[in-house]
Amino acid sequence: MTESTGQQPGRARSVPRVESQGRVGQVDSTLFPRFAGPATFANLPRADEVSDLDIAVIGVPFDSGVSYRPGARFGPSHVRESSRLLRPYNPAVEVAPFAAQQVVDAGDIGANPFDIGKAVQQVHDGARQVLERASRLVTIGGDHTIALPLLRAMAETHGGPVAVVHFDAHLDTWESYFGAEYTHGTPFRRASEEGLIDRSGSMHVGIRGPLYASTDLSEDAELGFRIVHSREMDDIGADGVVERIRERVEERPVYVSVDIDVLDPAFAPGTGTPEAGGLTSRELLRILRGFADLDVVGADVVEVAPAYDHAQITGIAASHVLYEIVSAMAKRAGGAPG
Ligand SMILES: [Mn+2]
Repeated sequence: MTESTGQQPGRARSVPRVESQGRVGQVDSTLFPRFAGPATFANLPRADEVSDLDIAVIGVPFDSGVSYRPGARFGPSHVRESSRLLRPYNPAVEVAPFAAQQVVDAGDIGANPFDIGKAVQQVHDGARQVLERASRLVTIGGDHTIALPLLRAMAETHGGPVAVVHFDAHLDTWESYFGAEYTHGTPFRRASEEGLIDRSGSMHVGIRGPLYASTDLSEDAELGFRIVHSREMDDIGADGVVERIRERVEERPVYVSVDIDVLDPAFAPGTGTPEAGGLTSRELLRILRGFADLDVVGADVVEVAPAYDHAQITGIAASHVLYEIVSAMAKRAGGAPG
């Protein structure tokens, strides 16, 4: 192992990796600098470096559906670059997420930046393709438009609608912008209309800020969502939110969609539509640990726009969100402590 350190660029080489329970894990940062080499999520192997895999992390560098600040197309590479410090063992849930399951970085889906309809189809096709190899898909966005094709792929894979737990400052159930139906503010209305989401088991968490009208809320409820507003955090706390989620979702297969703007701009400045009064990263991570009791079939973290980020604050928050989600999946799968 130690002989493989200090390799010369251009020479055939294999980077030392943490191997545990038969899984190929992260680059071993005690033997090879974690800041060297091309970034994959958490320095995990690429999909072509393993024979079998359980969870695929993919990037969707697409932001043509945004309504305010652009830049989330650079989210996947920024989150990967910000994830190099993640380590193999998660003490908060007592699981080694990359040993309990084979997790890989399956690269990016190339989505057309000039044609949203085409991009939506490409994300759908790309997700279906990855799901032929992986049982779980975890996506780094990209703007929230991509949740619609991802949910199409989920519903097809699971043979019916899935519950959605959506963390966001915004409802994302609006009708259209400038006549456009496929945008980052409309994916969950389209998904509900298409029968992709379980209307009796879905909810938003972290909603806040001004709306267009009070009917935004009544229409949202008709589309199948219940809400934990950001302002309720102080009253019920993270554990109270987890309880509300468990009561709503029960044993349904659930898709978790995290718009990083659910966090307060203090914890996630690098995003497209920031709103004051959001969750702390500590609150969000604690809520996500509660998902170990749920059947999480897929997830995304979207709307990281690095041009507005500073010192990787938002990228690091997003990488820890992904880490907790993958840990919850590992825990649920019965992953032994590492
Ligand atoms: Mn949002």
